[in-house]
Amino acid sequence: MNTQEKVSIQQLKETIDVALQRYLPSATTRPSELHSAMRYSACEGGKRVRALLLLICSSIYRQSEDPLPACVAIECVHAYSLIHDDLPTIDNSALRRNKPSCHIAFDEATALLAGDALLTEAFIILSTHYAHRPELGLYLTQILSTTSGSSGMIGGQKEDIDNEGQSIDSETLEYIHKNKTAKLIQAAILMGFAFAPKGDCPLSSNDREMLGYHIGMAFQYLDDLLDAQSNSSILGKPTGKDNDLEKLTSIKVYGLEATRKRINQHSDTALELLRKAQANTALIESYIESLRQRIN
Ligand code: GRG
Repeated sequence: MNTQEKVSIQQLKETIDVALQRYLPSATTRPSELHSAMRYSACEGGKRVRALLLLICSSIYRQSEDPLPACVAIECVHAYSLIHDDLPTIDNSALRRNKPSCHIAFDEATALLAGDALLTEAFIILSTHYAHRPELGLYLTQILSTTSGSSGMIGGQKEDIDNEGQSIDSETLEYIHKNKTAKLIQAAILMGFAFAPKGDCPLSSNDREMLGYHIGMAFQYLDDLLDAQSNSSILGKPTGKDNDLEKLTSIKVYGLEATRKRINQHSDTALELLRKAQANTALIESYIESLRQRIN
């Protein structure tokens, strides 16, 4: 990524952070502890990968609608999933984004409710901010709800839990990675391109789906690799957790070297798909390249 691209990404991230502060209920609104917990988990920290992918894809064309409410909505769903994932009954993780997890900073009941409320808030935001463009609002709602529901992120999480301590099974691993992580990343891509003027989208619907799938798979393979090789001060969350929980990970199924190879294959395929597009995709290409090289 060149310096100008780095500055652009940083500026977009700051714009997303400001939008999160703006669209989430204020911490002084009753019940203030619940709203504080929502803001604690959604507004502070995080790489904003999903919102950035959405925003960069949407900015390939001059749009007539503001994509920021959609960016906030997808980050709300992501933050809810992290809060619930950290709960004692799921991964029992005390650290997230370099600070105490929501249930440690508040309490379990508040964390559970903050997660629920963030999920709900995502759809309040979409239905409110795109009410004047019902087709767009409905499409964004369909994408975000189906990718995060029982045939998407929650389905992947269920099989992730069910397969703790189970024997190596590459087909199940693919199901878990694809649903638990890649689906929400796919949502970011599909939602971003939905802001292109009608008939002007640079990629076919199948290519858009495949683009999201490949970015998402590369992202989760690297997550497995970092969990095995990095440390908690760099990642801002506990490491070695997959091993402790006897999770089915790509390291267990394929080993370190083949996992790195898969990260590169999925990233390369995503980049090839983008190069087919008759549009200026330089920023999204270089962001995908930076995701492949990320260290946290
Ligand atoms: C309903 C109790 C209950 C639990 C559901 C839906 C769910 C819990 C969990 C979703 C699965 C999940 C947490 C997937 C993790 C995917 C992943 C790689 C997360 C880390 O994303 P980053 O690195 O995090 O983008 P930051 O902090 O940078 O935003």
